[in-house]
Amino acid sequence: SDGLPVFTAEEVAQHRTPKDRVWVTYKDGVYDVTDFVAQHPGGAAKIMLAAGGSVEPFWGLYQQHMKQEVRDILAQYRIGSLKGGAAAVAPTEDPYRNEPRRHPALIVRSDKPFNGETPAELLVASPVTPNDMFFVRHHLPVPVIDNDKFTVTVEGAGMRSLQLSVQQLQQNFKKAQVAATVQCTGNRRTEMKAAPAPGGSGAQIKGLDWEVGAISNAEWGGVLLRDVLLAAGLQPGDASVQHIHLIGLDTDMTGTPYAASIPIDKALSEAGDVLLAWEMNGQPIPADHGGPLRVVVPGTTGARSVKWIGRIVASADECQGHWQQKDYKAFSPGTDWDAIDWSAAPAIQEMPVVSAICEPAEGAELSTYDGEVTIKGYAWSGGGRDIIRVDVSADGGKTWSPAKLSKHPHSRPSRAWAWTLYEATLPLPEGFKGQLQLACKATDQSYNTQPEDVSSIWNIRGLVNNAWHKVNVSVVE
Ligand code: HEM
Ligand code: MTE
Ligand code: MO
Repeated sequence: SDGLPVFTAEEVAQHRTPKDRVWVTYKDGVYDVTDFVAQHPGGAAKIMLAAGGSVEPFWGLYQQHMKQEVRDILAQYRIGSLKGGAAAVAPTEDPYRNEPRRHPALIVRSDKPFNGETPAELLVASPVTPNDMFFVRHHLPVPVIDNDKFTVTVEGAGMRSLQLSVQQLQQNFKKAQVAATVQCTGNRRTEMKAAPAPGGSGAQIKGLDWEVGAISNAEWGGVLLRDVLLAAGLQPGDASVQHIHLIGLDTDMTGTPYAASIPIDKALSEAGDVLLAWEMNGQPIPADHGGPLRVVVPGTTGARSVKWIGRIVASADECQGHWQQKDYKAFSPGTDWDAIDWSAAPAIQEMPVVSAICEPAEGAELSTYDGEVTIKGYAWSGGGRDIIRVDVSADGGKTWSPAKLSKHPHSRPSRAWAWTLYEATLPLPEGFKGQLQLACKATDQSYNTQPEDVSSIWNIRGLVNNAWHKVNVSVVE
């Protein structure tokens, strides 16, 4: 900052549009971020909220900015220093003061908002993930909700608007129970991040460092969203309704809530099993998982299973919010941040077939005396497509053997919403010592299977990584 010009807060405030240049402050630095706005991973609209002022209150909300990588980006745009220094910026109340308590076994990937993954060995320890161990993915602070006063509003053009408490849902609708896996679109992003951008472009993946545990399985209890929409007067076949908006009660500092939408066909399908759920593994849904009421959209990426559901709106259009339009879309391996046309790709809904090895762990030591290795993991596919086979390899994918599958009793073809756990024991090569690469890949009922590595599916957001999962182990005496 030595020798850089000094600007007053008033001068900074005059730079709020690309025409006047977009300036922001952070601590005592002044930055011209005009050229970064279009590349911002959180969207141009969000970064523009800070135009002409400090980024700090926003980063207090989105604390994924509190890391060196973000400092380094900012440093490239420094143009001066703020008169009066950091003290010119007013302190704000911590929006995270009301967070629930969490089990220390969750592996924290970000504190505020909280993001924690389930340790891999716990994923395969039981067919359903205990509530306290279920992975947590928040974009915002957990909202403070008075469960006794809570209602969800259901509305749309030509429909009667309903406001329903959880008790009214329980009393007036038929209870439905669905075993369903929730998987984040960014599950296994670390493997994609570790691979260079294909073609050597140097493009960088941005997003949380999930390993294999941004996925969990639960038995959900609630009512079918379909039944509630019909009760509110939605007419099946009404061509003016194409999407159901699902709006959460968690909001950013401008009051904008987390929101998503799903296609009407999924919401109304009798075989779609979309739930308004209040129960998770027989317990009321905990605050971290969207209690008192959340949506569970089986077979669909986790982002659409909106927690703390406050409002449901039948609409002609898709949800226009950030997480439907400017995130959760995957582009060509050759597309860098500055070349994204968000409107060119559909929002991810159903997911592809995935699998992972949960045991043994990367770097594990096996003994030659055991003569064999037992591999355990999960497999799952989107759209209710059942897993018909998981193949495992102890030589990096040269030779394969089928694993033994264990399915949730509710699972059936085309409605296989819950994951399949698998186990296989493979012999170790006679007398072998040294490094081995274990690998797995799954096949779903449509005979979709997984790509060998991330290079063909690499994308700058690090989404939908369903490459073969590989784990390196060593065999010692
Ligand atoms: C994400 C940089 C300002 C909201 C990100 C990421 C970077 C970044 C590098 C990706 C982080 C990751 O997931 O690894 C910056 C820089 C800024 C800035 C350099 C300042 C000039 C803002 C402002 C807001 C904001 C002012 C909000 C009003 C977000 C959101 C995300 C994000 C919502 C996405 C988080 C998610 O994945 O859910 N930003 N940002 N950013 N940023 Fe910013
Ligand atoms: N709903 C709200 N209201 N706010 C959120 O941040 N995150 C979504 C989804 N629903 C989110 C939300 C994402 S991206 C995922 S992967 C799942 O919730 C995670 O659900 P879980 O935290 O119960 O595992
Ligand atoms: Mo997610």
